[in-house]
Amino acid sequence: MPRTPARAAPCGPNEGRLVAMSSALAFPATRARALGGSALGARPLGARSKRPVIASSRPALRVARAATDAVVDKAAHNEEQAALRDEMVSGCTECTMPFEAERASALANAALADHSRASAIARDADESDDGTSKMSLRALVVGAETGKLARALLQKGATHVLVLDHSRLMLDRAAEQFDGTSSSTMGNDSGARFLRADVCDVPAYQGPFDAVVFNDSLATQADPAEALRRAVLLTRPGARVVVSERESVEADEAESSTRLDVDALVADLPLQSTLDSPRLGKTMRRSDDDRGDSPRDESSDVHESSFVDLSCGSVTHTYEVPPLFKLRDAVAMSAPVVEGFGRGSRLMGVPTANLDVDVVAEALEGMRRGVYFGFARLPDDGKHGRWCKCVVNVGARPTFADGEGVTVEVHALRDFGRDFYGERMDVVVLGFLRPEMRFDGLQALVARIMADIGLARGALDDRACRERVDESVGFQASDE
Ligand code: ADP
Ligand code: RBF
Ligand code: MG
Repeated sequence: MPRTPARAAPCGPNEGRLVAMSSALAFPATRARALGGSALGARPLGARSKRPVIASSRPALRVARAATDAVVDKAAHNEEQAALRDEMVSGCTECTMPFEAERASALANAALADHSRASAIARDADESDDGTSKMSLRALVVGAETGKLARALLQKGATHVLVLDHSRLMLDRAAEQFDGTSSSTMGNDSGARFLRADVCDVPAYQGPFDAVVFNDSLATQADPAEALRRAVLLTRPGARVVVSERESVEADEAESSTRLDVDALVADLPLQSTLDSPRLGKTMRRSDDDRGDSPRDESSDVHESSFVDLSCGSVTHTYEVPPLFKLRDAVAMSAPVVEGFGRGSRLMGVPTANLDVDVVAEALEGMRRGVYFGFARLPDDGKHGRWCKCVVNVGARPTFADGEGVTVEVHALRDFGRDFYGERMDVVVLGFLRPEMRFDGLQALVARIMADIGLARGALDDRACRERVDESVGFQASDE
């Protein structure tokens, strides 16, 4: 049962005021109202239960049905959270939350400091004639609080900050940190935006994010594990994910022991701690050179203990989404192409050559379920014997209710112009893109697969990646 934020009751009358900050980048508080609403309302259940109908001679793909009760519960939970937070804010003229400014600054540092993208943006700004950077750094803040965190993020290099909360009043309060001189809520203008929405409902086009901060909000999510997973899926490789939960100063042992086990929640996500060791008050980032002894799939390299900083009344964990191309050793597979569950993936526009899992069992041992990229070829086909880029899904297809067990599906980024069932396919897997997840329908899955393909193309075009492939696997990839 997620705890409620009763401890926060942050505001009391007449003890100083939130200072409205002048910023040409911000939106008026009323914009939070204008933007909010749709994502939180109770969903029409009928929309959930519609299934795509796919013609097939074999059993049609069936989209797994979400548990209707869970949907209702989540909406009710979110409304309850909204009401609690609205109540917290209403009538308050000032914030008495301890260490509010220090905490905002520390969290913004954890999310951005030492961030390779932040450094690149600073360099870019330095080099440009007018000192303004052409690059963007997008941050997602889950939990508006007073808006100080959004402001600190903008001050420390973020160009776009999207602030989410269930409470309209909380969003309005946060927006007061900005004077609202900007009239634009549209387009790609930099600045802070405020959205009344659940993190699981944030559309992909709002990202990808370079930093996500759960601002004392993870424990109060309807499903913290799912919220984290969805947030991670909105990130860009190399992004920072910061989870900070307030701890009251007088927290007793019992309270501390019921603390959310964030390390356990991220265990199945492609995140790694930014730390070598859990040192109080200090974040450290391992350099690439230090990573030589890491396990084969570094994306699963989550450290037991992550950064715990109680200095600002919070427990803060900082993780990094690994940059692409992180498999320490390429994984080579060679197996006959077998029949899959039907023509589903081809009808989705993404035919997948299913490899015989018995043949690749050994290679699969060290691989987690998820989406990978690499190169593939049909060695016995004179025309298509050269390596071409591919994406690979190793998983159980949780979006569909059409079969069990792990399959290895390879979508080659090449037009073969024919089927090749029964032929041998060689695959070299080089990097991990993301964990497998259940999507609400075909459309959402296909949209994400298209994004996967884009990321894979980018990574595989990278010269360092290609050179490494040539060295370690001993082949020359074609330019396809
Ligand atoms: P199945 O469910 O039987 O795997 P799919 O709809 O996934 O059927 O189609 C996969 C088949 O399509 C592969 O086995 C292969 O013969 C063919 N195919 C054609 N082009 C490609 C491609 N670019 N990538 C993968 N498979 C392809
Ligand atoms: N299926 C899922 O249920 N969840 C996923 O996250 C998922 N990701 C995929 C990513 C790629 C690049 C590919 C090629 C397939 C993915 N699939 C996923 C598998 C998909 O469901 C499968 O191809 C069809 O069900 C046909 O077997
Ligand atoms: Mg297939």
